[in-house]
Amino acid sequence: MPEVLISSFDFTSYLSKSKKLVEVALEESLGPEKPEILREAMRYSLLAGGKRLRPILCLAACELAGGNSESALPTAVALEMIHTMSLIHDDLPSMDNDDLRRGMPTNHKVYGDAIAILAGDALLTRAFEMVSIRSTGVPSDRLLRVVGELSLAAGAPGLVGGQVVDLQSEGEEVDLETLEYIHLHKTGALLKACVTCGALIGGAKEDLLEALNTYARGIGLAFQIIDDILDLTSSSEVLGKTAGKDLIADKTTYPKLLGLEASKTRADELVKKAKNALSPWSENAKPLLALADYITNRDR
Ligand code: GRG
Repeated sequence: MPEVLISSFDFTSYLSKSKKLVEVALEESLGPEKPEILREAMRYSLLAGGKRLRPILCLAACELAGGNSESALPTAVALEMIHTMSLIHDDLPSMDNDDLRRGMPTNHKVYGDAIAILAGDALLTRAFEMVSIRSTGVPSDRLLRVVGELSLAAGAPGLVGGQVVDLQSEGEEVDLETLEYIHLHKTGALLKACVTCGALIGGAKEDLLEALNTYARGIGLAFQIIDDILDLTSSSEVLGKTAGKDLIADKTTYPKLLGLEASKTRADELVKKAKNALSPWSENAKPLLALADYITNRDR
């Protein structure tokens, strides 16, 4: 398969500019909610850093569809809110039971389980407020489709469903098909929503939406393969979350099923396929093409 080449694109400056835009929008997204403890717990996790990959994918897809990325900012924030709430809930003792996230103690370690659950709930519902009430200049039929996409990605057909199968699979023999099911739902569904929602806001036609679907499937699985590899090969200091957890929890991972080298090769193939889906748009798709590479080359 020929590789799509990205010429003359300064990805480092693109990433840092987009990240700054997102950080400001995230900061502004939290109003003076009461009580104070809820506000604090929401801010603690939402403004804790992170790569901000999901909102950046959303903005890039909006621009690729011909839209103005400013109009997709509330939705980009919504996607990061859903991602952040899923991390808060995932870290709870009844789920992954972790005490380190984004280089800081997890939400429940600081605020207790009850407030952590409620802060997650408040971020999830605020996400839908961002799209439906706080978006400006986007036709309401597009916003309605975005709300639908977010519901599918977050709920039983997406993150929640994937998480349930993941929890049920701990300590069990898991085949490649089940592993892909888990990751396409736990991780892939939200990444797909990022590009689909951004593109919908930008007014994308069916052919682009379809191509972005293929792109998202590829980067979603590749993202997770790299996550599995980093869990095995990196440190908690670099990752900002507890390394080596998969072995401790006796989780099936890509390296466990395929070996390290073959896993890396699989991730590279998936990214190549993802990028190829966008070849008809390659000139305007430079940010999305570079983001796909970033997913496999990242160290955290
Ligand atoms: C969404 C309603 C609802 C409930 C949540 C707990 C749960 C249900 C799902 C778990 C989803 C989960 C934690 C998936 C893992 C996704 C993943 C690979 C996270 C790491 O993402 P990065 O590396 O993290 O982008 P940063 O910190 O950079 O944002």
